Amino acid sequence: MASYELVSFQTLGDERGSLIAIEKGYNVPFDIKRVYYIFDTKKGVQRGFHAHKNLEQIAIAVKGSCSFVLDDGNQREEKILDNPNQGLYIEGLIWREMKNFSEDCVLVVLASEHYDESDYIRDYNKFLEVIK
Ligand code: T46
Repeated sequence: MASYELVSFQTLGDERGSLIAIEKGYNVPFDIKRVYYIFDTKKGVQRGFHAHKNLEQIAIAVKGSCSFVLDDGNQREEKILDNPNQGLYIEGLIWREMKNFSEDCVLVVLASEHYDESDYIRDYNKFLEVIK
């Protein structure tokens, strides 16, 4: 099973500004075991170029913007993240590439598992073989 979709988070706000709450069971469908964030990305850099065997993630550009190219082995699609009230949920064997990071981009990622390099498929041909 592999899928991805953009999800929306409700923005709570008042005259002081905005706030978004992320809570397991309400707007995140998995136990969050790890949070990491990507920032200070240099101009023109592309990241990712891998798939995960068993991982659910939600990526949120809490500041700035970037785009994800998502590939299920049959088709590639680009999703732009440019709003903190929007997250990209990715589950299972989806090849991802990230690019077009704005200078101020802070990309926060919520993950269902601890970091495990053996969960990564970093070779595109191997990815195509595995999803057959
Ligand atoms: C993903 C996309 C969206 C750790 O030690 N712990 C961690 O939790 C992570 C995520 C990475 N690392 C180490 C592994 C590498 O030596 O940090 C270094 C950079 O990781 P990587 O090259 O995998 O980073 P990206 O930006 O290509 O991919 C990351 C995540 O790794 C990946 O799971 O889906 O962001």
